Amino acid sequence: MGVVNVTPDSFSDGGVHLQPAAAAAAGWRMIDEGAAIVDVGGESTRPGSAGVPVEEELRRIVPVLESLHGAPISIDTAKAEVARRALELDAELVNDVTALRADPEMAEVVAESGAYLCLMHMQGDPRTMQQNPTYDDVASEVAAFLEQRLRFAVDAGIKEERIALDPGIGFGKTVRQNFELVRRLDLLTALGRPVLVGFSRKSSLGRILGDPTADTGSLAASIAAAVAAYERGATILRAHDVREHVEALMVAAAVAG
Ligand code: HH2
Repeated sequence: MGVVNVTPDSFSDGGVHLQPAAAAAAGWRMIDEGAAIVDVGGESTRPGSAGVPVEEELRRIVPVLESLHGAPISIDTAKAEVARRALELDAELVNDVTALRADPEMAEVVAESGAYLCLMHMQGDPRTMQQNPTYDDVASEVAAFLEQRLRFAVDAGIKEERIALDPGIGFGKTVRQNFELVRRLDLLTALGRPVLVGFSRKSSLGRILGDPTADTGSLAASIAAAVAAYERGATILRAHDVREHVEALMVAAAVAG
C-alpha cells in the first residue's frame, strides 16, 4: 500500500504532494513500482495534529482522486462524508484510523458501498496519544480491541471478508510497544483477517537507532520493519517508498517460498 498524503503537515512527507498534480503523479508512480493500492489522505494524524474541517479535506483529496481514476485507491479518512465522496470516485477501501469510532455514519457508508475496510487500533486521539500510552499487555489489548471493532463492523452490515486489521503503529504506543506489536503479530493474525502494518518512516525507527528525539525513521529501518512484519504474517504493508519496499518484500517472499 503506497502512501500519498495530500497535506501540508504529515510527519514525513508533509507538503510534498499538496498540489493535486504532484499527488496524482506520485500515486501513479507507486502503482508502476508495484503498489497494489494507493492510500490517499487529506488529514494528518501525526502526534499533536488537530484535524481539518470536512470541506478542506475534500478540497485536498477530490482532485487527486479524479486524476487517479482507474488506479486502485484507498481513502485514509475518519469522516463519512469524505469516504462517501471518495467511494463515488471509485475508491475501493476505506482506511479509518479510528476503526469506525469517530463518525457515527461511517459504518453505514462503508456497508452500503460494499467497499473494503481497514480497522486500526489507536489509544487516545492524535492530539494526545503519545503523552503517556499505557497498557497491561499491549498485544492482547490491541487484539481484543480489533476483535471487538471487527464484530461491530460486521454487525453494521460490512462483510467480514472485506475487512483488514491494523495494530496502529505509533498511535498511542511507546517505541517498545510498537516493536512488541510486530513481534507478537500472531495475536492479530489469529483473528482470521488480513493484517496491515504501517511502520514506514515512523519515529520509533529513528529512536531505536539511538536518537531519542527522532521524528522519522530511515528507509533502511522502514524496510526492516516491513519485512519483519511480513514474516510474522502481515499481508498489507503501508509504505511511502514503494519501489524499495516491493523489492525487499519480493526477496522476503522468495525466501519464504
Ligand atoms: N499511519 C498513518 C496514517 N494512516 N493508516 C493505517 N491503516 N495504518 C497506519 O499505520 C497509518 C495510517 C501515519 O502516517 P502518514 O500517513 O505518513 O502520516 P500523517 O498521518 O502525518 O499524514
